[in-house]
Amino acid sequence: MNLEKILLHLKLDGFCVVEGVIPPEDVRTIRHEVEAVMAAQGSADTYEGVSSAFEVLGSIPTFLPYLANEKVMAVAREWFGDHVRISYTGSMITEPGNERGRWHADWPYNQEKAAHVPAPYPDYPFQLSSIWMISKFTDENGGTWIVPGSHRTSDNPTGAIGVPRFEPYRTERHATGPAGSVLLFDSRLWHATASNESNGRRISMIVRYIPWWLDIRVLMPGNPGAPNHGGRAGLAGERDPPVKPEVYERLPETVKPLYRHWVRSS
Ligand SMILES: O=C(O)CCC(=O)C(=O)O
Repeated sequence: MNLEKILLHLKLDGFCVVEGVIPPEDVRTIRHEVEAVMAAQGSADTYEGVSSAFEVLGSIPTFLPYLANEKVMAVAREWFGDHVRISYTGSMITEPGNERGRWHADWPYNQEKAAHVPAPYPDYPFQLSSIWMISKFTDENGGTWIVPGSHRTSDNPTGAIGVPRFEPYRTERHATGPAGSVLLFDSRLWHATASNESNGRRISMIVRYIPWWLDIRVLMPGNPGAPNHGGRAGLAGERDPPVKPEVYERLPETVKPLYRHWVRSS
């Protein structure tokens, strides 16, 4: 799919699945790397049967070059200009029979996060979300629930719009694709973790891209300037810790500029 078509789908529908971004031999290796790091890190559970890991960059060497994949970067540059950063990196596994997640939009539109753009927010995509399919995503194994076109609304179910968080929404559909695809979406798009009704794990990498001027220090765990530091606001923050200098040094040269702002200082 060419850039023009991807941009059109993102504008009209709020999402686009680009297939064939990671070749099968790399998908297999990345799958092993992700399963190994998640087993080692113990993974924080968000919902029953769903696990995530955040400090993964040092353990997924085969995935690293894809972080600066030309097609994805072309979209990010088209939206944000030349200077793009990554605001979040995590891996995720949903086990067969996992619990369905809540409808939400990603930061900074998620009204549950301490640092967020208050609704009604302006019609501008502050962030490009991506979910990399390290196993295939199908209706059966719980390809991400999305509501096409919902990015055009100036609020989302984390706010006071009155959409029940755990209930099916009338126009919901699964985002599906073969392993090696990437689901790109406007971070305003309403989405939710689906339940996996298959007998295999659904494995993904989640990466989000922002313009250089968006202040994500508010998301840095332990930052005394963050609005929810010490749990004051009683609202969730993010859990993606800064990158260790030795991990940063081993990143591909194409990827380093995307993380330069997120390197641990001591
Ligand atoms: O599990 C999924 O497919 C969606 C993950 C999600 O909700 C997110 O990345 O914000």
